Amino acid sequence: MSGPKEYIFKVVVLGDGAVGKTSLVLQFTERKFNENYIMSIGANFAIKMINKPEENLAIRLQIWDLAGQKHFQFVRPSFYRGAFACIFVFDLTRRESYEHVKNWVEESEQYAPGVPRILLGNKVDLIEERVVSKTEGEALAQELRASYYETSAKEAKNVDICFDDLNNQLMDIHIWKKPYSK
Ligand code: G3D
Ligand code: MG
Repeated sequence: MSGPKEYIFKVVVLGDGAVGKTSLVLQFTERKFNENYIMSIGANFAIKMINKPEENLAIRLQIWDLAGQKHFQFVRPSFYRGAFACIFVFDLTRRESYEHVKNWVEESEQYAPGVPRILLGNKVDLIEERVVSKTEGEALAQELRASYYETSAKEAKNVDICFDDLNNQLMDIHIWKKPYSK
């Protein structure tokens, strides 16, 4: 009996500063929120193993999240290199971060064109402070041909689901070789 076949998928997480990129990655990979995590200096890097024993597969999701600061511009090419997918994050309580998603998409197209996309409206737990509607989130996602989820890194809401969706898309394309039509 041979062991499971292993795959590595690099995923990059993009969006304005403080939208919750690092918190989402930390919640997904470590099941933690706000535990003395070091602020992003250039880029963070986390790994999540996803085992699919029924398919004899082991997938290593390698998740990178970038610090938004302009002075880290020089790390961009190496940050994006070899990315299999992009996750775009905005903060449902800050309209500006929603409007800036298009800039992140534009940048990602330059370095990692034509890869699957997921759009996340984060901080859905802050109900009172919310300024971007679900309809607006869905409209943007449709325009970007991305899946859309409203997440809370704080309350671990929809965090696993969106990464699972992404992983399934990547398996379809790279393992089962289904054509990517988006
Ligand atoms: P970034 O990596 O995109 O820059 P961070 O963002 O993950 O550092 O998060 C920025 C701030 O938003 C942090 O607060 C973090 O705790 C908070 N945050 C992240 N996700 C959520 C969420 O889903 N809900 C709520 N309520 N807050 C969230 P601080 O105060 O540490 O700056
Ligand atoms: Mg961060």
